[in-house]
Amino acid sequence: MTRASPRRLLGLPNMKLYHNPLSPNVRRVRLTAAVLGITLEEKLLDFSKGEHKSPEFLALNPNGAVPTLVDGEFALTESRAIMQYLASKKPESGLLPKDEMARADVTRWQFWDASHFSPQCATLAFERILKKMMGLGEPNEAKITEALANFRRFGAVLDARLKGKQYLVGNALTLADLTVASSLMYAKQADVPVAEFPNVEAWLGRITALDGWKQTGA
Ligand SMILES: N[C@@H](CCC(=O)N[C@@H](CS)C(=O)NCC(=O)O)C(=O)O
Repeated sequence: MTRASPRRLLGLPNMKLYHNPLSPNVRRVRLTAAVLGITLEEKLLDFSKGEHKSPEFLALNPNGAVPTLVDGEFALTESRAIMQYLASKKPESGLLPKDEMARADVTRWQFWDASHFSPQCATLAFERILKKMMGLGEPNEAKITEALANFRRFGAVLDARLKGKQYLVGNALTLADLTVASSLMYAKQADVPVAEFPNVEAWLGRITALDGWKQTGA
């Protein structure tokens, strides 16, 4: 027998998540929901059939991309915004701290990830793993070289931040950790040089040991 989620017990429908399990942007949202203990009704979109470009889906997300969360009449896109929305449903979790400075610090790392870190990880995953998987041709070595240089630049920033720390912000797990770690979803398979940054490697080991991480693998 499947257990009804707390929202269902209150007569509220579960929030819906349009997703594709191969996406690191989806991973960070599913990981957040798992850590928070929030049940999402998952709607898988088959990219090979173009389901993410259907008129019905484009009405929810004109970018034609996953993840997209639907809560009643409200459709929300952008993985890191969705994470904040989910965490705000359970403020007691501390994933999005109440303290203004700590909360801004979490948001800072989410923006840092979106602007600087995840694009390098995404390029390495695409060129080395996903391109082949999708039959899209040979890896582009120039793009790989550039992404590796940038990964090392920003990896050093992350490593310095984590020196003597268990987590990115304060002394506890927050959305900052779940955001940045999810960008490293394909680090092993794509041979991303995480091992060059010992503080990052140790921290990533802590995040990937979470039950929520194990439950949300592709
Ligand atoms: N900034 C967005 C990026 C979303 C995104 O690009 N998702 C990819 C999967 S990782 C996608 O659906 N791509 C399909 C497309 O753009 O056509 C987020 O963080 O949610």
